[in-house]
Amino acid sequence: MGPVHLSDSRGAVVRRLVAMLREAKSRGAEMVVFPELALTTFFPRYWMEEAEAQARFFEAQMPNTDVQPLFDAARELGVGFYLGYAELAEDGRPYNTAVLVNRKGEISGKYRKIHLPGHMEHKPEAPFQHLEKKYFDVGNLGFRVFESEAVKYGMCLCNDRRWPETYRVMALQSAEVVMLGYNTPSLNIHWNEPVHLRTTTHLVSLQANAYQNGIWVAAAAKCGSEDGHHMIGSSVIVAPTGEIVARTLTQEDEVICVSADLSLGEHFRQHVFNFAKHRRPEHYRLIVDRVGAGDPLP
Ligand code: ING
Repeated sequence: MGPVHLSDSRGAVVRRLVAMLREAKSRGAEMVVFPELALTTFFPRYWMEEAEAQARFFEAQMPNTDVQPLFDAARELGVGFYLGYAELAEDGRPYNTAVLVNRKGEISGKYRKIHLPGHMEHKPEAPFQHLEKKYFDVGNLGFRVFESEAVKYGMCLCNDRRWPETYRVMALQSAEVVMLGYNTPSLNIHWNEPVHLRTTTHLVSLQANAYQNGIWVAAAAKCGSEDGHHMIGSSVIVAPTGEIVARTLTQEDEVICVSADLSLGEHFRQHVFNFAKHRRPEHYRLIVDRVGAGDPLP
């Protein structure tokens, strides 16, 4: 997806999503991955009170009137989709959420973002904020795998894609495809990072983890300049070989599509990454027992 500006209505955004769903269907797609927080601009870049953010950018129901046309199109076309949005849960808690919708237009899976990047305090001197730790609670649904039309899908969101634990927990549940959306600012507000590294680190994270877990990875950006704030594109579909098999060229709404041979992942999971045969969890304890880096073991 190209940019979504503060002035863009949910209705206008949903019309764009429906157009892309139709385009994907025309190419034979069965499942479509939309970005993280796809219905609005990437609002964590702005400082505001939580109440204002929740009133302007969160969905209290899913589906709802604004989004219903996308669910209807999914059922009409027989195409499933992954959609990222800001969720106001029934208990009032705010989450950065993605849902898996099947080809009948029913929600068959939900994920709430676990790795929340950025900060909680206001950084007035920064060119923009990154307030996911302020606006969202840490996801409470874990990393789950959902079977939809005989395919095992894992879901995650944006920063999750940079952490190997994300994919391994889902691969240990036999995921075949991991779907994710992202909004990645080109500018790093924490240190003077060369801009090309934003794309490099994005791609290397996806390619390494696709290969090391024998899974397909489909990653969809919201990108381009939202009210002057630029975010990287490079949406990709990565094969279990770690190779990029499709990649967007523009920073506008653009559909990429691949006929993914799921047996390709099977070869890697049967041999080089046969978890049951080769993994040694008794030597991995630190990964679970420690949060931050500490002293070498005695
Ligand atoms: N965005 C960014 C991401 O993980 C970020 C934040 C960028 C963190 C680059 C670290 C390095 O792609 C979101 N929304 O997580």
